[in-house]
Amino acid sequence: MKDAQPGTVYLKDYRPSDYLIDTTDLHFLLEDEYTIVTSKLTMRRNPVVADLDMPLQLDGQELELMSVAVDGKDLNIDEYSVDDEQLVIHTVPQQFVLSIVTRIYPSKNTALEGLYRSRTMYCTQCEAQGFRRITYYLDRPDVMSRFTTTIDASVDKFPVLLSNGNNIANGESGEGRHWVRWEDPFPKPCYLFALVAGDLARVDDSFKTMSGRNIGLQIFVESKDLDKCNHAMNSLKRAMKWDEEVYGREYDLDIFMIVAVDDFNMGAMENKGLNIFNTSCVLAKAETTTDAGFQRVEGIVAHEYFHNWSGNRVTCRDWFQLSLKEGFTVFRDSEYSADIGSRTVKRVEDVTLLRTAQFAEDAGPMAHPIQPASYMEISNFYTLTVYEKGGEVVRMIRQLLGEQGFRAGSDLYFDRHDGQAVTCDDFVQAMADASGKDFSQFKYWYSQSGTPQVEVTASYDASAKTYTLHMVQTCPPTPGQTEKKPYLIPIKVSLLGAAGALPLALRNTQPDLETSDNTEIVLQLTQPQQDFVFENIGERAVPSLLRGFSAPVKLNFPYCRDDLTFLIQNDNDGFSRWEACNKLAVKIMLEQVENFKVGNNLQTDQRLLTTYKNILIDVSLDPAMVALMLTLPSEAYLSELSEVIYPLHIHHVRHSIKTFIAEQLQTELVETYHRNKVVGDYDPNSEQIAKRSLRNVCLSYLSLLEDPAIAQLCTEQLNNSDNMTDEMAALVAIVHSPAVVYENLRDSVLADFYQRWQKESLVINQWLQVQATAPASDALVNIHKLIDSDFFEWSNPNKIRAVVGAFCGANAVNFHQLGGHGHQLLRDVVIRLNKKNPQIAARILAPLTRWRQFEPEVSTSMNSCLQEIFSQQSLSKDVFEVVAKSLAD
Ligand code: B3K
Ligand code: ZN
Repeated sequence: MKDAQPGTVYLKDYRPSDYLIDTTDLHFLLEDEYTIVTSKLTMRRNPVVADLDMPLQLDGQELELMSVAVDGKDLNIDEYSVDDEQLVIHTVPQQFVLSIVTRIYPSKNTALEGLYRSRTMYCTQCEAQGFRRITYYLDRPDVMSRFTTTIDASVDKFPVLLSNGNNIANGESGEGRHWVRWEDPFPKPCYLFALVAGDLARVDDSFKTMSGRNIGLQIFVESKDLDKCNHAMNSLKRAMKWDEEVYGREYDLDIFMIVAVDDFNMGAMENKGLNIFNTSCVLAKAETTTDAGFQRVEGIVAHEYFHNWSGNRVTCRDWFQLSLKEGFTVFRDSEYSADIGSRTVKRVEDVTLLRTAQFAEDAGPMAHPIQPASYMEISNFYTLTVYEKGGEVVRMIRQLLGEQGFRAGSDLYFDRHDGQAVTCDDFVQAMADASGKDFSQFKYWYSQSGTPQVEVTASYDASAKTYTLHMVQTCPPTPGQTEKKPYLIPIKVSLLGAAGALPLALRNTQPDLETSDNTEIVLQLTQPQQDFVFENIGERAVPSLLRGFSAPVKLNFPYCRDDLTFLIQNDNDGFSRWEACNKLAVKIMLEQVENFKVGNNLQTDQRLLTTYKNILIDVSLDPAMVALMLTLPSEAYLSELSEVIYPLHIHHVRHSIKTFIAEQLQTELVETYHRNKVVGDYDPNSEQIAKRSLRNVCLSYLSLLEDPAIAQLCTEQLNNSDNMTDEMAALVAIVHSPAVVYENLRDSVLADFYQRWQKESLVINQWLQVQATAPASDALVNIHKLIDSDFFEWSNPNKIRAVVGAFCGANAVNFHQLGGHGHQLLRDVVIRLNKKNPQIAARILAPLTRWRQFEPEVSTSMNSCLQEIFSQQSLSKDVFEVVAKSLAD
């Protein structure tokens, strides 16, 4: 905690470390009240650094230094100095052994960084800078060392003792204690260090690698959760196989372990050979976990596994390079999910997240490039920009190189940099070297922030048979970046004529255009303004632009509503068909928000209704696509598209349109609901998921009606489902419906649900979230009740996210209610968590940061809450950075 204003760290100031650590030998003595950490480091000067006689500066935080010795000799008090952040040893030889003993207090560690206690177990989280809370160290990713770890603890309380690598020895240490030694043969930065101690049950399996090695796979959980590990284990095996097939990458250690932990700041962590997971991202079974939960487990297990190459074998030189491993790994996991499930659905989901949340981040006060140039607190940069936009940037590289070219580039990258800590430049260079392409302009995607905007217009010359697309690219100013250089933007295009996609012949074709067939082309927009002229076009076509969302930009084309209807019916790209439907709905909804502001009557454009009706009655369509197309754009997305956000109007308009559709299409919705019943046992495969999602989209419309028969349908689904997806959808339908027929049901179904699931903490989190996102006007009162109840734990980030995160992030109508009570709730939570768990405090604060975009009354109240947080004594670096940047002019 700092009273002074935290300093800023700059990428331009990067210097290699003065010292290196060849081996790290750690010994942990776990006691009830404290832990003694003894570290023995073999160190030497870094030969690439010229400066002589630099003092040795080691990072440390909240450590009690017990002793420090160089080459076996204890240092005198005048030979070193120690403060809240560093241990400085004034003089050291060229090579030496440094021995340090520290005492730490894991049970008091509520920040959940470093070594901490989660319920009955000990676990660690070291990325980005948690290792310095364990012992004094060179806590930076370019210092890579071979680790040996010995853990000594009570046999009864901690029968399982784990760390990275291979278990090389164990024994009794007397008085009911035992010890276990682990050795990791791969040099690694300390952020990948992990330790776990607890009374854990284990599920075992194995995987045979492509070279025939047998890998032991182990998942450790509390014994009550043993029945929820199958899906994660199967996902792990699928991911291991996929990485061999798609990237040629094999696992390297003999054992791969996953541990499930209840109290965890984020989803999971890729520690070498010992991944630690939030229980919510690893446990799954049909009765307790929704389809989305199953998919989350699959995606995150794969993501963390993929890090073994993209992150661990090749790691980051410094934290400005975070997207090197995160963007690449997001791209890898999203392709994995697309391959094993529905590609179009996955793309729509990814793009929806990017466009609602990442675009908002890129337009707000925390906007930063995927390779930031500076930070105060690196934990604040584990963002949608670094992850999701970073993933889109890698996707564009693949788009530009084609599948084979990209594989050649990734092979070169992994082989060239195996065992190194490198930069985003090194990644792009490997892609450039493998393909011979010039990526210099492309690199602005790494250094510039903000979402590029592309305005497209078209003209058709019937006599010359030419069709011209005129494109203009701009990028709005973002903090610290007023002027932007033009990007290289790959824009995938087709032209749709009456009989289908037209063959495309581009005048002055760029030589490196990648085309999959002659009706689809990837245009490379490189200039501020550029014309693309297609020849031999015999009819006035409708353009299908940015197909598959080929670049993370906002693209506008003056489509009329009939053009969009035409695309919905005729576009041969699934994503683009959904996109056209989404655009039509957005147009209609935003128009109504404007109407609503001036008090005009709401009337829904018939074309949306007709489109939805046609989709519902066309039984040949993929139910997954129908579900996606019928899902109205979210309030968050409509907000992102608004110049000034009127949250209450947006909510009202969306609700009215949804209700109107339900009234008009009730017969079709009921029919589709029944038609899509899944027969047979639950399986989270894409076919079943598609049916369940369509059925539940129908239910969410129908539940808006004042119809006792529908209320009955909801109750039956709630009580008779064999899976949590359907059960939860019915619960949401009942609890969120404003219809009077549900009035007497709400409290009783919530109470019954609680009775049924009270022992399952992850299900209770979902139950809390349903209440936190309820649009009814008493939601805020309920939130206060929930926070004060026994269900809630301030020490558990999942509970905070389920209640406060969900309320502030997904219940705009109540969070932004007039009078500012929603904002004040968040203010109080942030102040309360600031010291206890700074990372969660800074993260949960995000909904307040975009105060400038809101209508005046809402904006003023958000601003004053930020000011009040800012006026607190002793703000953590995490909270300080977010609030200071949000309030900056
Ligand atoms: N690398 C971790 C995230 C660490 C977050 C530290 N505050 C999980 C992941 O992205 O795979
Ligand atoms: Zn990651």
